[in-house]
Amino acid sequence: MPELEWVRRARSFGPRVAVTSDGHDHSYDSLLSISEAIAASLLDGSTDLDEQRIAFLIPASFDYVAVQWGIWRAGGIAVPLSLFSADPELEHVITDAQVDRIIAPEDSLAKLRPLCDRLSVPLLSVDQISSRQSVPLPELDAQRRAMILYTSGTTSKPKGVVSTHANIQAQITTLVEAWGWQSKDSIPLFLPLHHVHGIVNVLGCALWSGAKVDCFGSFDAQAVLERVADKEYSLFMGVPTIYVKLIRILEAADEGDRARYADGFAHMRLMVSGSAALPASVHEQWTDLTGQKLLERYGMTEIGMAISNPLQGERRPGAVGVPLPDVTIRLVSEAGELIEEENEPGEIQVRGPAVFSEYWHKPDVTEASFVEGWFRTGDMAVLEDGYYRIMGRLSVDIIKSGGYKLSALEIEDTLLMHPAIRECAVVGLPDDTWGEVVAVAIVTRDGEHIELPALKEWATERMSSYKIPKSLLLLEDLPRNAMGKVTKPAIQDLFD
Ligand code: MCA
Ligand code: AMP
Repeated sequence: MPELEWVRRARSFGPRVAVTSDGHDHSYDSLLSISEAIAASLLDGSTDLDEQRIAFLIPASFDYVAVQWGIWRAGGIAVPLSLFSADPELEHVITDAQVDRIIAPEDSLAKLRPLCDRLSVPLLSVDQISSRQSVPLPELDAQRRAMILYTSGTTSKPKGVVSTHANIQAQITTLVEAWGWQSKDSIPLFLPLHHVHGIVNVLGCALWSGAKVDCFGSFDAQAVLERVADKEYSLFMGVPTIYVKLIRILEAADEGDRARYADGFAHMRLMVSGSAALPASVHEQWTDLTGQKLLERYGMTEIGMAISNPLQGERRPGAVGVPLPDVTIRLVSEAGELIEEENEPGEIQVRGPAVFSEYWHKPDVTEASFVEGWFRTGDMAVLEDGYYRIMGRLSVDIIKSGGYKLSALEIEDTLLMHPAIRECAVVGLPDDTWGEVVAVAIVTRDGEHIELPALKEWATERMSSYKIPKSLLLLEDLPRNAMGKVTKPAIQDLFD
C-alpha cells in the first residue's frame, strides 16, 4: 500500500525549509526523520497504534508538527489540546476522547502532571520521544481516522469532531487549488493549533505545498509586523479581530513605521480573513491602509472551508463568495424546503469529501446533524448576485468571540457551580474588536451580591479566558416569554 500522500510529497521537498520556530529553520527532511523517531517511540514495539488517541499540548512550533506527524505515521488519532484551557476543560477532552497518552514540552510537564496523575494518563515529554531508532511504520489507508478537534455547540459540553486523513486531505487540496498555494509561499502562523483555521488552512496547506511556515507561539503583533515589514511573507491568514488589532497599531504608528508595515502587507500575494464575520468597514479600512483587498471565506470545524471569495475576480465586502472546488452547498428553508432563488435566506447544508466522519462516540448526535447526507451547519445565508452572504446562526446560544465558537450553555453550566448563583443566562453582545463578547445576567441565591472582578477570578480556574463573562448584570428574575422560557434577546437588550 502506498504512503499517505502528504508523506510522499514531503519527501519530494527534502531540504527545503518547512517550519521556522524559535529562530531555527527546519527542513522537510528533518520533519520526516524526527516524526519517524516519534512514531517509533509511540509504537514502542507494537506495529500500529490502531487509532489510539494521543493528545498533545504544544505551542505552534517545529515540535508541534513533528508530534502531529509522528502520531499520524504510527497510525494514531491526533488530539491537539488548547493552550488556553483551564483544567476542567482539559479533563473533559482527555476523558471524552479516552486519550491514551499526552505529549508536552519539558517546561509544561510540571503544570500538567497533577491532572495526568489524577486521570491516570501517561505524560511524555517531546524530548523523551524524539530520538528513537526508526522501525517499520504501519501502512495507512486514507480512510483511517486522523484527528479529533473539540468544538462547542448547542449541547453543554464540547463534542469531538473526527476527521479521517481523506477528509483532511480534501480540506487542504480544495484550498491549495482555490488560493493557488505554491512551494515558494511563506506564511506566519500565530493562530491556535487546536482549530481547523490554524491546523488546515495555514499549516496543512503550507506543508502540502512545500511552502514555509513561520511559527509564533502566540499572536505577538509587534513581532509579526516586523517580519511583515521585512517582506518575509507571501500569504497571511487571520480572524477579523486580528485585522482590527492591526488596524489600530498601524493607525497609531508613526509615519515611517506605518509605511514599512503597509509596504510589507502590500507585497503579499493574498490575505485571507475568516472564522467570523468581517465587517465591511474593516475590509475597507484594511484596503485603505495597505492596498490589500482581503479575501473572506466561510468554514466550520466539521467541514473545513466551504465557501470563498475568489483569488481572481471580485472580493465582495460582507460576502463569503462561492462554493470551493469539490464542495456542494444548498440552502434550506425553516420549513425544510430547498431554496432555489436568490435573496431567500436558508440554512447552509454541505456535502463533499471534506465533511467529517462523526462526532466521537456520539452516533445519535452525528445522525441528527445530517439530513439526506447533507451536513446541517446551523448557519443562515442568502445568495445575492451570485455570492453567499452569512446572516448569522440559527441558535442564539452560539457566541463567536475573537474567532472562537463558544456555547452559552456550557458557560452557564460552569457558572451555576458558583455557590451564590441561583440562575444565569449567558449572551453574546456585539463588540468592535472581538465580534461578540460574553456577558451574563445572574439571579443570586438569597439576594447575595456578586462583583464582576470576583466572578472573573473564580471563573479563571474553570474556563478559558475568552469564555469568562466581561459584563455582569444582577437581576431579580430572568426575563421569560409566555411559556416561561428565558428570552435571550430581551437579556441582550438589558445591557447597554
Ligand atoms: C481575550 N480577551 C478578550 C477575549 N480574548 N476579551 C474579550 N473577548 C475575548 N474573546 C482579553 C484578555 O482577557 C486580555 O485582557 C486581552 O484581551 C488580551 O488577551 P490575549 O489573549 O493576549 O489576546 P490576543 O493574544 O491579542 O488574542 C486575540 C486573538 C485570539 C489573536 C484574536 O483570540 C485568537 O487567536 N483568535 C483566533 C481563534 C481561532 O483561530 N479561531 C478559529 C476557530 P487583559 O489585557 O485585561 O488581561 S474557527 C475555525 O477554525 C473555523 C473552521 C473557521 O472558519 O476558521
Ligand atoms: P467553528 O465551529 O469554531 O469551526 O466555527 C465555525 C463557525 O464560524 C461557522 O459555523 C460560522 O458560524 C462562523 N464563521 C466562519 N467563517 C465565517 C465568516 N466568514 N463569516 C461569518 N461567520 C463565519
